[in-house]
Amino acid sequence: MPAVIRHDWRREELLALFDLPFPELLFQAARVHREHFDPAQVQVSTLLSVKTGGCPEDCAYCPQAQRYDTGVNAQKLMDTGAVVARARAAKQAGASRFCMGAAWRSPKDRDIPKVAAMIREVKALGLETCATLGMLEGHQAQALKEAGLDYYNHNLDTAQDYYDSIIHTRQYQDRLDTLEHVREAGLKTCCGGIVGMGETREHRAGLLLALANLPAHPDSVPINRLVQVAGTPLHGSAELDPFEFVRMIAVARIVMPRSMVRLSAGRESMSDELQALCFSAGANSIFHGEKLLTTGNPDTAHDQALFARLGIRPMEVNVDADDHDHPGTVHLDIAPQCAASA
Ligand code: SAM
Ligand code: DTB
Ligand code: SF4
Repeated sequence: MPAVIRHDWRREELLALFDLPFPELLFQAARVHREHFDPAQVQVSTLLSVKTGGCPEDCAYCPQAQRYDTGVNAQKLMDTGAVVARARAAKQAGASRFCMGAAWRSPKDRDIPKVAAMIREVKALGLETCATLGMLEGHQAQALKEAGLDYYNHNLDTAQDYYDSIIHTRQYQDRLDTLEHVREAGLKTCCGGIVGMGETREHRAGLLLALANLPAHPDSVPINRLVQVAGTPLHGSAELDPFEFVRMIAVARIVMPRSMVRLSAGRESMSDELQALCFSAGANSIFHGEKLLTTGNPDTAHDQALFARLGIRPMEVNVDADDHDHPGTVHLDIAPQCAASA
């Protein structure tokens, strides 16, 4: 019988899952994964930084915070035409969702029509749209929804009781408020966090507990492994044990059975074997394309070969498209047929 969707998880239950012998945890996660998804399908998103750097916030992991000297060149909001050209290329390379990120604490009302134009045009290509722009007011979320936005990404980032070690310029409650505005506007939520920031297993369980006990499970749950960037306060943090990372994916899969669990930032420094373990533990979404926002991601050919070696197919989505040259069902270059030649 399929697992019940619960919003009343208890901390001890999550810690008990984390404490399971590794093979048993993987088995339980893999079983839940199969109740809701084809484990051979992985959803593919591409990210674009539409406004880079110069951010007033102090997130200790982030290369885009103005206060840290990280060598990121601040760039103003891109033109819509340039964004659409990148979205078209992402679709051709196999993405089904295009995520636009801006290094803002929150958008100004005057920014919303510009972002809305990007969303409208990207959507017309037959791609799912996602945006991550910082904190949102209710009316802003509504305007983005009306422009055709499908998903809004806003992460809790870490457990509430570790949050003060990472961010001081906005509160945990601010994040929960934004998520509420996003849900109320009828947008799908993309919400997860980062591991490898010096937190304990209890903190990792605390993050998953907060996510799983939201009024609705996030539709997508990005699990980022910290990308250490010189100049940020977290540069030089101790590396997280890779098996602990896989445990994080597995517990996320078990407690949020219907969500897409995204193996998000940090793949560039992961072995193929570690990524395969993550897919086996229930991860079923990735960012594809050689850049995340400002840092690197595995190159496209490498990902294509990895999918082929693992017999994984990109998940297809049906989106209403006005672009008749590139119809709504996304047929992807990354196909398992090339397995034989990989
Ligand atoms: N400024 C907006 C915000 O903070 O909501 C949107 C962009 S922000 C870069 C989106 C997310 O990227 C953050 O919440 C964080 O989880 C993730 N992120 C940023 N820097 C990262 C890093 N160095 N390693 C892993 N994840 C990172
Ligand atoms: C998310 O959780 N991870 C993505 C996306 N949402 C916007 C961002 C990762 C950023 C990694 C650091 C960088 O490239 O600047
Ligand atoms: Fe700014 Fe977002 Fe980076 Fe925080 S994570 S510094 S809000 S761009």
